[in-house]
Amino acid sequence: MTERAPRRSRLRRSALSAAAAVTLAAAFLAPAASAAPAANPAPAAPAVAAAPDIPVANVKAHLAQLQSIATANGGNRAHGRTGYKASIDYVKSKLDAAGYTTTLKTFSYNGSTGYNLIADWPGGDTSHVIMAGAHLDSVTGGPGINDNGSGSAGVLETALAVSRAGLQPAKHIRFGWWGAEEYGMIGSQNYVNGLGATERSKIETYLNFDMIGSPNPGYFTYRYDSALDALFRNYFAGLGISTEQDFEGDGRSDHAPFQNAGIRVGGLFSGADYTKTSAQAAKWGGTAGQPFDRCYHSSCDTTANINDTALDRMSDAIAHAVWNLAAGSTTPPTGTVFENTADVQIPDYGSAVTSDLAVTGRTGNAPAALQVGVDIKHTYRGDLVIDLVAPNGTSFRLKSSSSDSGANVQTTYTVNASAVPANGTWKLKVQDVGPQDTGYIDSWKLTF
Ligand code: DTR
Ligand code: CA
Ligand code: ZN
Ligand code: ZN
Repeated sequence: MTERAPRRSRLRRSALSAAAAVTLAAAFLAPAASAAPAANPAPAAPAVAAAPDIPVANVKAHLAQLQSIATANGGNRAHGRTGYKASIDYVKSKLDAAGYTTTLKTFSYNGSTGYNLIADWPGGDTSHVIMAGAHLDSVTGGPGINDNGSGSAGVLETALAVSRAGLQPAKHIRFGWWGAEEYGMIGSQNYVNGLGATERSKIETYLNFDMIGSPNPGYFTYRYDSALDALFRNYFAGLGISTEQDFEGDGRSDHAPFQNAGIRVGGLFSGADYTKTSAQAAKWGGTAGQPFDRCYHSSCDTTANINDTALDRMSDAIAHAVWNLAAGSTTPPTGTVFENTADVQIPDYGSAVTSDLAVTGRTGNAPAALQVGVDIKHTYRGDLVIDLVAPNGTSFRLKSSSSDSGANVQTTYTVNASAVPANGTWKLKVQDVGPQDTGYIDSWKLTF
């Protein structure tokens, strides 16, 4: 975004239809020690039937089929090659046999016909669609078993589990397998372009799974929507696994066309050609100093290039997300937004600055899933410490300093603020604790 002249702060109250599923657990941040226990605990979410375990042996069986297809078709499953069409035919045959309404959509790219496969599970409110997808194509240089047979197979087995369970969700469930992702998300972009405004507005969530079985696995969540990020983070926390937000995938997979169309996106990623740090190896296992997937986009991306444990856990997480998101109520709660767009300069390596937001018209305490949208422009976000300070002085740590050399902090945090009164002046407190690099608070908002 280009630099903007400082603008007068303004409050914007607008009803937002914040799509929320029943058990999207709030990603609560550790409130300051002074925080009182929740005075009005949020009402318990209605129970949701737990997703079944996804048998990793079934997922691996799909990978074995995709491997055989690649081997029989010149060693790859790339767009425009016979191995891709054979792959999509395999996936379609499994879904047709399981009772899905499948649609094979074609598109042209690079002089070849491309294929997207859409599979709708009959039932659910079709004005509220929960979608999960993965690209099925490989690069021309290899069979693409991790990239992205793993995501394709994990989504496929979840779809088959929905069928085995005879699931009757509140919301409509749809799955997609995309062509020509490796050429720049061509298939998924074609699908989104073809939706039209009405159909697009019905897709409440798109979940993307591109590489979920990396041999030296990481456990990364997509950070774009805090509730979906929290859903996966909390799921893995239940397994004793601390996930990290992915920062290498912006615009680099099939979530991007949906995101650019204004659809809420989330997903999981086990890592590609970046190197696992020693801190990551300490918490996730595997080998520090080595790539998450040393066969990324290579001929060695075969069925031997899969970590079964990661594939299993990620596939189970896909099912958990689909079950929980589709079970949600179909009348999403509305939200009220308070926003301050005044720019506040952050002194380099200096004292903290604050930006105020006066919240009025609320009753009682703030919600257990208070959404804190932050847009800070800064050339080295690792320097920044960010806190939310409630009107009664309770402080919530949103972000601590780190070695993250990336630029800007543009994300939404979810804070369990149910212990503090909602009305009053909230503050965003930001301090640059590292020398060099500077920036400013561009805007921030609270959604109740
Ligand atoms: N673009 C994907 C691989 C990839 C690289 N970084 C991310 C982050 C999130 C999802 C996917 C990826 C591909 O090569 O297919
Ligand atoms: Ca499993
Ligand atoms: Zn790839
Ligand atoms: Zn991929």
